[in-house]
Amino acid sequence: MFEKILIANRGEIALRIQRACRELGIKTVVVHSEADTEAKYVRLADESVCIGPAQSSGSYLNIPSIISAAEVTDAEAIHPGYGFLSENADFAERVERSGFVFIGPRPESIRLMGDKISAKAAMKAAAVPCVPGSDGALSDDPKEILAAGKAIGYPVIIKAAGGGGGRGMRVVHTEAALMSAVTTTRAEAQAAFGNPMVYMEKFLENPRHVEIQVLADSYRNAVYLGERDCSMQRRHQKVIEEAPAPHINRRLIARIGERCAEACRKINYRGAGTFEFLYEDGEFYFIEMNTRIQVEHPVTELVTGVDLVQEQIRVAAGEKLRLRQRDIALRGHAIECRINAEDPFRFTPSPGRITSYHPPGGPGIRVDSHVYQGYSVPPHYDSMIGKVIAYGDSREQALRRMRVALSEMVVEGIRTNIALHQELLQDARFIEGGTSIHYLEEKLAGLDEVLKRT
Ligand code: MV4
Repeated sequence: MFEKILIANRGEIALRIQRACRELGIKTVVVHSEADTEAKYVRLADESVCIGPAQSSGSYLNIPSIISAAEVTDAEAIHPGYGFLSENADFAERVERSGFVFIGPRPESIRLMGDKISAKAAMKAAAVPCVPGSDGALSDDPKEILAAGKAIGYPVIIKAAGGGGGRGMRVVHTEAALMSAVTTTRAEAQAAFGNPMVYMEKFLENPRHVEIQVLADSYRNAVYLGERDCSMQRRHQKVIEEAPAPHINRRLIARIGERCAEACRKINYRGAGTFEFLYEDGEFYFIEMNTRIQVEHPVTELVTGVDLVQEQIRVAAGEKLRLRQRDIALRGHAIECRINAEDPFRFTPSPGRITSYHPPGGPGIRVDSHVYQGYSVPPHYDSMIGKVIAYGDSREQALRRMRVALSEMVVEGIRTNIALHQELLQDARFIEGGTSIHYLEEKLAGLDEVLKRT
């Protein structure tokens, strides 16, 4: 096992990784920007290195500074967390070339999944069900593009190979609109990602976002750890996630999960990963794979009892997976509310000093957060200040516990989205379970109408 790990991230995930390291008896180095010098998790680390200014481009995205910090502190491995450099294949490669272990997949896997066209081709070849589409990049020939549209049937969606997470896509409803949509998406993709390749898919109108967690070692062992429903989102930012996904046949999930694990074996995947699917009319359709630990990993941890961050570290250190598929059973239900420093209904960021902070607790409540009373939320980064995760025997119990937890929670001095969560936890359709990816935005549009009339 490693003796010392460098954590190349900030905020709640930096603290989460640090806790996993402590439990494994591993020393930690935290790198931080000038804006995070006072953060409590920075002091809790065995060592800390300031690697640059508040602006991420000079600090959390500064590859030479991070590698230098690992060299001077004699760390053996680097955990990238989520966001920042976590899915940057060049970073993973430079980490390994510098003699450190990247706690994540091999750079080739990151690269394969970073290109959404090659990712989809690999998954199709591994018998993971995909959204019907162009099976590869669109050519430049209008005749072929129009033929693809005819074969797939409208509406279709044009997506950039270099996109993902909702960036670089355009829905097309008619053949008349197809060619200009392809041209525009191509130009935008070239400008944003330096890659003009685009592909076409059938546009699913009312799907849910259901993702499957996997874990693999370096010896072609792989397991799936159930699913998460992340449909409650606004502008591609998830707001609430839960596990298991309500009202989906368990045997279907087992079948899809086994395909995901088999795909990992086939591509020799290592580490934690997430297969993103759209789920509509009882069918799963693969869209993308994420090669990092995700924000919402705790709901999977609570229903499986597996510490995903510790397992990431173990497999990166070359250990064999200790888990076998038959050892993994889902028990109970977990729901996560992301707490953001923002106006609850207008969504404008609200950084600043937290003057009063009382996190919730009690049976089945987990709080993953780095904040404390007196902490100043810097304006330079993502607005998420933590996550409240509620576990229960049933979804109903998890919901009840979450309502109590949020009613106890006090965060003053900044605005937060706690009131939005309280509203959603009373929402009849959400309580039923199984709402689509459009539900929250439609509900918010309705609330806006009410606000305008009053
Ligand atoms: C789609 C889709 C409908 N049909 N693909 C958006 C994020 C990116 N990961 C894929 N996305 C979508 N792909 C087809 N063929 C709808 C979305 C989508 C979406 C997906 C997941 C979660 C939220 C979303 C919000 C809007 C659109």
